[in-house]
Amino acid sequence: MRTTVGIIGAGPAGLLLARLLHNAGIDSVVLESRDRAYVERRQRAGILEQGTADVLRAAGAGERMDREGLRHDGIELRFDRRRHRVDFPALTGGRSVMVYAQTEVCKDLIALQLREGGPLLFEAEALAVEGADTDAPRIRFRHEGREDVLECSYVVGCDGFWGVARKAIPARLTQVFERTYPFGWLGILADAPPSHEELVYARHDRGFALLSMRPPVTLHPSKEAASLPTEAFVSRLYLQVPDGTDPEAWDDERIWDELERRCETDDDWHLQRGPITQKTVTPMRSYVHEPMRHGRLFLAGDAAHIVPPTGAKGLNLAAGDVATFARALIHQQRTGSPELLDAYSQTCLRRVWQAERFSYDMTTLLHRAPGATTFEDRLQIARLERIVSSRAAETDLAEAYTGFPFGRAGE
Ligand code: FAS
Ligand code: PHB
Repeated sequence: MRTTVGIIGAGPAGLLLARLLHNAGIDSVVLESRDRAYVERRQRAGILEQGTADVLRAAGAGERMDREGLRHDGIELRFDRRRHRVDFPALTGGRSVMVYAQTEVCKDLIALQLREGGPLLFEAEALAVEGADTDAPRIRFRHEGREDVLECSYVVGCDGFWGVARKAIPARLTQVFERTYPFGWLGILADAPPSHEELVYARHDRGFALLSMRPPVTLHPSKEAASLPTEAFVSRLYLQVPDGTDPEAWDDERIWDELERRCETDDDWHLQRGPITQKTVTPMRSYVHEPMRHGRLFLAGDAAHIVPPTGAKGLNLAAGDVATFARALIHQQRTGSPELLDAYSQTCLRRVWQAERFSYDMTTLLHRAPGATTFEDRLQIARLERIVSSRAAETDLAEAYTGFPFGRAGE
């Protein structure tokens, strides 16, 4: 097999890249080790920055997002039983975010790729990237029980944190920056209406809680069921738990009771409960691999960096990376100039490190680490007081949460 761009991984990064290249008339092949159902069902990110939503629309992949997604103009910070709304448009000159799950983004992009794009091979596991520092890199992969080779002009590793692409960069040329956290998130999906119209980020002495949501699912009632509800609401909720927590150690009642306690307020707010349909625990890590390029091999998304999900940056960074690569390759194909490709790593890393800073700040602001001292407790409250009383501090949060525009080389 041969293609211009070999893409490893059909998560948001790989799928969006294939779409952007297709729209520019550049051929690619996507190799995905898992099956379609796995990719479309994996519950992960839920918030799209303004820039990501704009890229999806421009790529012709935003129609269902605009129809079914929820535009959110703010979030609520909750601490000491108090509530404070951060007003995104007022602080950022009109920016907002879109509540539209990663699962839905992937479904939309897979449907487009299968209908209009180049080959998207599921259950095709990349085994290694070879010749990255030559003009003819190739991907050795296994598909339908047979080993094969994909000859490429460029390889983009969109294969996530556990993928193989990163391993093709010699260790002597790389630097890794990382931090793990002594806690994780117990994430649940519940058939319950949201308990607040926007997301709630709560800091509590018992630990962090996040109340998020998914757009309601439209039901198609039969004529006989006309009196039944026409849409089903889904809440996406998270609790800080100790590292290594077993989700099965938390029964439904314990989860709801803990969420209620950590989100308590002085007014008459209460938590909407319902059947919990999914429970998972996600570890917390900050990670950056530099550089994000080696010869004709480029890394994008979780293959190059990981952020704790407190800032809702992971998927959005992946989108920024592939938009940057697509723009750079299109520039090279049209002008012959490699300048944007040569600047790829530094262009992406400028944005990556800003997202790492924001995600670290939000995580240390709102989570109570095991063994936290009373001094650290007071410091968190002082940081929160600063945000809710200073337009400058609040603007920093609003700008970072809604996302910085996808930078161009040199910006
Ligand atoms: P992904 O990991 O999504 O995709 C990589 C793809 O490559 C996968 O489909 C994988 O099967 C495939 N692959 C791997 N090795 C391969 C090989 N050798 N050959 C072929 N294919 C291979 N971000 C947020 O913003 N908010 C959140 O709430 C949030 N929650 C998360 C929860 C969990 C459990 C995890 C792990 C991450 C979460 N993230 C969240 C971050 C997440 O959304 C990522 O940032 C996002 O999926 C990044 O997309 P990709 O870079 O495409 O990587
Ligand atoms: C989600 O809805 O899954 C979500 C929202 C905001 C975050 C993390 C996850 O910071």
